[in-house]
Amino acid sequence: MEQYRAFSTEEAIAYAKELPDRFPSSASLHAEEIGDGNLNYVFRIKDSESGKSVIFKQALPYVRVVGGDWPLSLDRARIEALALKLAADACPGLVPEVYSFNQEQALIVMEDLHDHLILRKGLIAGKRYGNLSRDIGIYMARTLFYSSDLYMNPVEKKARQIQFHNPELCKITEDLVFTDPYWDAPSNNIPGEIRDFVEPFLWQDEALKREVAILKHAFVTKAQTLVHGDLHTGSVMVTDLGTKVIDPEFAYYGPIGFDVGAMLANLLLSYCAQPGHRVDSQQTVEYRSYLLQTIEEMWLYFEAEFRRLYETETTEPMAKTAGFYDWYIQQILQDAIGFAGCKMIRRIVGLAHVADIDTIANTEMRVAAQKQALAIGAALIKGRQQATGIDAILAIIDTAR
Ligand code: SR1
Repeated sequence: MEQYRAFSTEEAIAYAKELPDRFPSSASLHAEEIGDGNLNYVFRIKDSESGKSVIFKQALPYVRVVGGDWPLSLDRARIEALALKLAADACPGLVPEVYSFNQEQALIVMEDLHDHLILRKGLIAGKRYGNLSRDIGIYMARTLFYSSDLYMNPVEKKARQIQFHNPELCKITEDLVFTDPYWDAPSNNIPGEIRDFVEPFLWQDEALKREVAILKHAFVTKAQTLVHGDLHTGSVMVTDLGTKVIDPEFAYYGPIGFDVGAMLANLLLSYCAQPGHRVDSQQTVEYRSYLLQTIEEMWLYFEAEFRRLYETETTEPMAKTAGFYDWYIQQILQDAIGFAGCKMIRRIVGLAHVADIDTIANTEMRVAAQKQALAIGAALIKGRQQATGIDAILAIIDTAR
């Protein structure tokens, strides 16, 4: 058993050469470290003769963006590999194929999605994706249903829950999403221009903080299903018609609404950022309407598929009681809206921002986007309990404009 080491490009090539059946013996391999995420190394290994390539994703024993001062468990690579396998079973074609996993090296060898683009970059560029809402709606419905108590044998569900014990990555979310944005925490990354706004708007609003505390409690205690745990637009890769969900290293047993809320939040952050990326107000209006339509369709696809699975594959007898489904889907929606609000706020004042907003060159427009994201986020958190359908989001956005 080889001791863990963070690969150099040369070590990545040497490892790739030993992979059975991956490259021909005549291969001329090159490796490039292309990771731009917060946590890991990502190498693309390519054979210049055949054009074949693979991705190596290797966990580092610390948070990459912060460095050695913030150690982090390598076990997240095992969790990611297992979550990708379960997602591939639940919705084939919507996640990259995992070729192999090496536990000692915390290394996943997987399909190279070289023809795909990170969704966040596509949204910043103003692109439209015809199958995105359907694919993400289906991905969420199937992955979230098949690991839940609605479907799984209760003993097997609890065993799976143990497999996805992920305390260190959960702690990151507990701190960075639900705690630090609501006080003057050292980890925060508050843009100087809005610092004076943040104090009264977030830190002194006791009603808002109470609702965030309730949502944090749900994140910590509501072990409904295996969630992706970090389903933002940087965790989705797209072509014009194809969609792949990547990076489930934050997977754990949590509330179904947490994944749905993450997608809502990131589409809404893109909504807030639009004036900073489009050439005129007409383009902004049109692209915003596309984003709102995507949000609505994504929920409707999710809800339709989740309902179909509930009606045809639920094994839990008491869940078949009249009225249960309506209650169940409504709490998913209300949780999702609340989590979306928390996830918008953390991307403005917390440690990790989003490029949608940070790349707006014009300061006035960037500040307007930041304040709008905070206003919509807070309104979602406070207004979630009145929501009975996805159109509630549109109404809440209107009140926050
Ligand atoms: C220190 S990790 C910061 C963020 O990156 C990941 O994508 C998660 O969203 C995490 O909160």
